[in-house]
Amino acid sequence: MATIAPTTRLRKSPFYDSVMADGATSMMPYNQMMLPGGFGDPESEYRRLTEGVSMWDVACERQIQLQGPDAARLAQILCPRDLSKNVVGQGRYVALCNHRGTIINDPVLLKVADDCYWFSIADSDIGLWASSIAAERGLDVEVSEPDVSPLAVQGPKAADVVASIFGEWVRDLKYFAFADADLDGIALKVARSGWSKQGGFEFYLMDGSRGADLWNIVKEAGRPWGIGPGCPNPSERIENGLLSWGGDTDVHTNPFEVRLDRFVDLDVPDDVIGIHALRRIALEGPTRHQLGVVLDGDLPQPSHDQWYDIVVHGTKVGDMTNGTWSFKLERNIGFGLVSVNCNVGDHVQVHKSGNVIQGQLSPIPFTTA
Ligand code: THG
Repeated sequence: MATIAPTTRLRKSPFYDSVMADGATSMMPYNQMMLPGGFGDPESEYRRLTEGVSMWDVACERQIQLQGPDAARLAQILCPRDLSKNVVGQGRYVALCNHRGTIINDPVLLKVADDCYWFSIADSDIGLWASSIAAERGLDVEVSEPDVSPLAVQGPKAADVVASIFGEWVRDLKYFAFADADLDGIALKVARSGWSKQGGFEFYLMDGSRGADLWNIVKEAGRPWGIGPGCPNPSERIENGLLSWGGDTDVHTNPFEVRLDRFVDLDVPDDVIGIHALRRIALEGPTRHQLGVVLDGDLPQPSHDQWYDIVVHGTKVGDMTNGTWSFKLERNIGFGLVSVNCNVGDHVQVHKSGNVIQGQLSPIPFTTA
């Protein structure tokens, strides 16, 4: 089997040596970095996340920083969500769109200071986009990628672990709120956030040379609660309806198709990129929507690496964009991006490499009933 050639194109996270020592068994590229994809025991990793506490190297969620007098203006131009009431120390989930209203990234936006914003990005190059828009619009703002690397602590016991490290005040942080902290001289921000619905925190490490130190502090502090390594978990995130940009979206997907309506404000200023297209789409109504797919039978496993046709009466009605074994439902499940003529309860066939799997459309989040 070929290995990955030495390259600076695939950057190592500050936590890379730690996750390798802790048994990472796979890696995937994300923002030109390596994101751990598993530690060899999917079921234990799922249980740790949903019943205990799990720590993740998500340094690949890079920050794109807007700094300067026009930072707030540029942030608003890039976001079809009203940011006028945003306060320092509060994050927001936003759907960045292009001029056609297609989602090009779905970051968490952190207002770090009145003249400083971070887009904590999914897997596409928003630095290039933001700096080009800033130049074209003649804005006085510097766009950069600072040395900031998130480490996530997720699960029902996460608050106990994080409170034991930083103090009880962390329990009062609202969702997506964040605050500066110092840990044995390691500068970081503590945020209530993370890509799971189990509750949790993210530490934005602001000095890449201290990755192993931070990893070890969290690992030691979490020992009484049985903390262990993990990573963004396909079962948990699909069961609970979290979107994976680029996995569940394509070059035509708009926010209304994938349940992000509530993060779009149609009355933002006219200079916001994509707002004209989004107003038109909202008026006409989207042609696709995202529903769950519950599959019959255990095999063949749906896969994470390819979309599959969803067919009704011999006609393609959409795609299954991601699929996974659900430990909660004990069924294979996936996300369907299907025609708005399809509804919850409809029986469908998922076509995979010549196989036909029977399934039924369901609500998202999935319910066990
Ligand atoms: N943390 C940080 N950066 C990130 C992610 C993260 N960048 C990439 C990716 N993940 C961004 N995508 C999401 C998607 C959903 C959520 C967070 C990041 C999320 N959504 C909740 C929901 O949809 O129910 C809450 C949204 C809300 O109510 O505002 O949490 O994980 N740093």
